[in-house]
Amino acid sequence: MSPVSHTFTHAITRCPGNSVTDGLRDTDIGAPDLATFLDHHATYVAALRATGATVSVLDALEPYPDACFVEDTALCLPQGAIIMRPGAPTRLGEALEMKPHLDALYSNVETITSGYIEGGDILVTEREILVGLSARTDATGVANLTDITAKWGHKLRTVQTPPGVLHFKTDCSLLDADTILSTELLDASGCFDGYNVIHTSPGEEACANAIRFNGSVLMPAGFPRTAEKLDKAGYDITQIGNSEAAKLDGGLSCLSLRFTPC
Ligand code: CIR
Repeated sequence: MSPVSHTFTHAITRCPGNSVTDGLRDTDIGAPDLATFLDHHATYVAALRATGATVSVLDALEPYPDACFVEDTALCLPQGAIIMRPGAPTRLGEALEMKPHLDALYSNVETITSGYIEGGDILVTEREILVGLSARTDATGVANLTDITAKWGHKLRTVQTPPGVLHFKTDCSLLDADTILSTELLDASGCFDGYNVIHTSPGEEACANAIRFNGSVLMPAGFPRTAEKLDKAGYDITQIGNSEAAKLDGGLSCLSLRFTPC
C-alpha cells in the first residue's frame, strides 16, 4: 500500500492577491513583490503537477491577505477533511472559504468548532499525527481535533512549537515514512525520538519547511548544504524560489493542501 503521509492524488493552492503585501509577519523585512510571488507560485504548482497530481489553483481572496497559505485552513486525512479554526483573527474566515472546495471532493468534512488550530502546526506521519501548541494553536483546538481523528483511528500526540517559531512545521518536514527533516533546535526537544532525523545545515534552518509530495521533495532554493545532504540521502530534490512567501513567514508546505479524496 502507498504511504498515506506523502502519496497524494490532489493538491489545492490559492494565488496570492494584491493584498498579500499586507500579510502577517513577525519581522517586517519589506513587503513581498507580487509579480515575483506569482512567478514562484506558478513554479510551485508546476512542481506538484510534475508528480502526476491534479492541482487546483483557486482565485486570490483579496479580503484575506494571507489566504494563499491554504495549509492553515484544513487538515486532509485519508478518512476525511477537517476545517481548522485559525488562531490569527485576520485569518479565521479563510477556513470557511476553503470548506466548499473540500466538500466537492470529500464525502466526509468535519469542522473544528472550539479553540484554535492552524494546519501549519500539524505534521502527519505514517504512524501518528503530531500537533504543536503555539501562538496559533491552543489546547482546546487540539482536544477538538483529537476527538475527530480518534474516530478515524489516528493516534495524536501533542508537542510544543518552539517559542518564537510561527508553526511546528516551520521547523520540520516529513521526508518519508520514518524520516523527518528538522532544525536541531526542534529535534533537541525529543519530539522525534524513534524517527530518523536529518538536520538542516547550520545557518540553513529556514529550509526546514519542505514537502515530500509523491516522488519529490520540494524545498526552498538557496540552501545548498541542506540540499546536498538530502540529495546524498537519496531524495529527489526540487528547489523552488520562496523569497516572497518567506517575507510573510511562509514556507512551501503552507502553500498547499495535499490529499487523496475519499
Ligand atoms: C501567517 O502569519 O499566518 C502567514 N503570514 C504565514 C502562514 C504560514 N503558514 C504555515 O506555516 N503553514
